[in-house]
Amino acid sequence: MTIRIGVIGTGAIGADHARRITQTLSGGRVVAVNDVNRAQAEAVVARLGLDAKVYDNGHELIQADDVDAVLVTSWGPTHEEFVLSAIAAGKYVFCEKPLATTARGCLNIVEAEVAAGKRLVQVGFMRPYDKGYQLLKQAIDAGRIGEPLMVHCAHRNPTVPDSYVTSMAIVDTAIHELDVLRWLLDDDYKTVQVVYPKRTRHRFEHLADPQIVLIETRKGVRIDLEIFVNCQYGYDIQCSVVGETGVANLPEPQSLLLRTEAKLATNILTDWKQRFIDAYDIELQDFIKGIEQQQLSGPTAWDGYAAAVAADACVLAQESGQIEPVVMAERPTFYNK
Ligand code: NAI
Ligand code: NAD
Ligand code: ISE
Repeated sequence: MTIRIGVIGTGAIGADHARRITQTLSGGRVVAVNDVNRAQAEAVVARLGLDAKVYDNGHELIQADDVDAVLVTSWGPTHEEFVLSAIAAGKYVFCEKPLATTARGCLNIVEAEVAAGKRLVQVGFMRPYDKGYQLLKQAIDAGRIGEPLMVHCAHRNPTVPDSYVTSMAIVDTAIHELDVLRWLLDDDYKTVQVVYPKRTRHRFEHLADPQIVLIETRKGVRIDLEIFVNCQYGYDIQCSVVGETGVANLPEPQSLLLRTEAKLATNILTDWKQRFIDAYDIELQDFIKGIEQQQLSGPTAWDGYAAAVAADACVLAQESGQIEPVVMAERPTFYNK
């Protein structure tokens, strides 16, 4: 059985996901695409040699009889309406992060999914599928470093476009850590604070960069997360968990260890598409497998909501300079493990 997939938003990640479904994964076929920029959708169809219809509107694509499942990879502010539309049509939907740009928007999706009575939504948080994060989690869960006490994280991009504004450091970038650290520590957040170090000269006037997010979890773990999106030198993701009896570090991506010209060197990646390429493959294969088995198992709409609540609090903290509480709704039993 081949799952017929429609892709809404054929930009950087939409095109990349369409490529992996077509060339790398099994069990899925892209049969429909849509983008507000129609020429871009047509270009992706041509470039990948897809046998896919180009739709003028994302909602029409969702309604199409020959579309079994939908990938929402358009701009973040459009996610909520497309996910709600897919749920209303009773179709499985994989939505890139953020699930919605506000916690309220995510809750609308949670409520619609619960009312539908069936898990239809998977959020594109790929880090729990990354081998390195899985090794970290295994070490923590096996008690190899004792109880986690502190986590030091860094999320560095070489650069970002000038459309990137200060709040995006949270809603677009830190959201990955806000998601994966809940999963890693099996915890939720209590408070957040954002502090601003000296600003780099390699940024736009309107952007505060770098930023440090300070988080306290409900279990009392303290997290410091550096967001630095114009670091120049590479795409660098760091995570170090300090426990009572040891420290567990996220492994570096595999790279040739080179001894030459009096130097010992490894490469640092520069592109997010490469850094988590295996995790993107595995998460989407898992989505396709979940549809085949009528049971999704990846990040849920509730996970999307939880990350968005923390993100909302961080954006408030960016503006207030204060420690802000993270207040979540009660989790519907529908999302119990
Ligand atoms: P992009 O700007 O390259 O692509 C977005 C595409 O959506 C554009 O082609 C745009 O024309 C289209 N679009 C916008 N509004 C639309 C609408 N109403 N209907 C149909 N198409 C519409 O952006 P990119 O980098 O591909 O990001 C897309 C989403 O994926 C974002 O939510 C972003 O946060 C997420 N993302 C996730 C990553 C991850 O690591 N999981 C990495 C990069 C992006
Ligand atoms: P499980 O799937 O029974 O439960 C995992 C719990 O973690 C669920 O409550 C789920 O809601 C939550 N969770 C899942 N993704 C999350 C996220 N992104 N952020 C926050 N919470 C999240 O337990 P398991 O079988 O031990 O799975 C552990 C994790 O492994 C899963 O959560 C998933 O992300 C990951 N996974 C990996 C693969 C793979 O092939 N590598 C496949 C499926 C799941
Ligand atoms: C981008 O949207 C992503 O999701 C990348 O993973 C992240 O590193 C980057 O900062 C975001 O802009």
